[in-house]
Amino acid sequence: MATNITWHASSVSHQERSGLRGQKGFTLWFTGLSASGKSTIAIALEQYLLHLGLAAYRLDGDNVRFGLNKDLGFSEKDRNENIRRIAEVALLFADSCTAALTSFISPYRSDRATARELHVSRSIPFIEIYVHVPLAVAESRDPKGLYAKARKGEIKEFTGVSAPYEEPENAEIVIKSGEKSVEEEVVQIVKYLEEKGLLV
Ligand code: PPS
Repeated sequence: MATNITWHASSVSHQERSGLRGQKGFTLWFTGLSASGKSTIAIALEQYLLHLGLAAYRLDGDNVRFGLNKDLGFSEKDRNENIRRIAEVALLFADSCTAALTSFISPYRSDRATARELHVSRSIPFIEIYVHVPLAVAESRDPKGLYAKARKGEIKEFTGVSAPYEEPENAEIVIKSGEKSVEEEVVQIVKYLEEKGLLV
């Protein structure tokens, strides 16, 4: 725990920065089982936003674990810390008036609530997007062969098999994975952002 530290407030408020940049910052927090399609949708949405001329940046489960969070595994404690760090990083991107897209399983409600509170405390919009898929469907997709390994006991604490996934109760957007095309899923999210006046 660091001591003797002092918070230095920026001389530019978030509102002023947003006005100067001509873009609102916000975090789109994708959550869902492994193989639910979180990353696929986030990748397509990031492309879409960038092509609109907006700054957007995606933080992704597997990738962040190669760098920033390479010291973390998949115990409950490590997942808590994983999500805590991601929330802080997403907040920095959003505060800089970038659309931050995070795609992590983020299986614990309390971690997602903490990420939300962090954003709310800084008046930065936090939009939770639940990419819903029945476990059996995710398991039948199994693009990385991880569910099969988890069933054989070769991977411990695998979400949905031997570790919990706590479904969101109040997600702003719910996407039923696999029921429409990725393009239609992107449109569903874009419509929400337009309605909230976030794409200006
Ligand atoms: S978490 O729960 O939010 O901390 O997980 P996350 O950082 O999103 O990492 C999930 C990806 O790690 C791979 N993987 C596992 N997932 C779940 N449980 C266990 N035990 C595990 N071990 C490795 C897996 O490829 C996840 O990627 P996605 O894209 O979700 O399939």
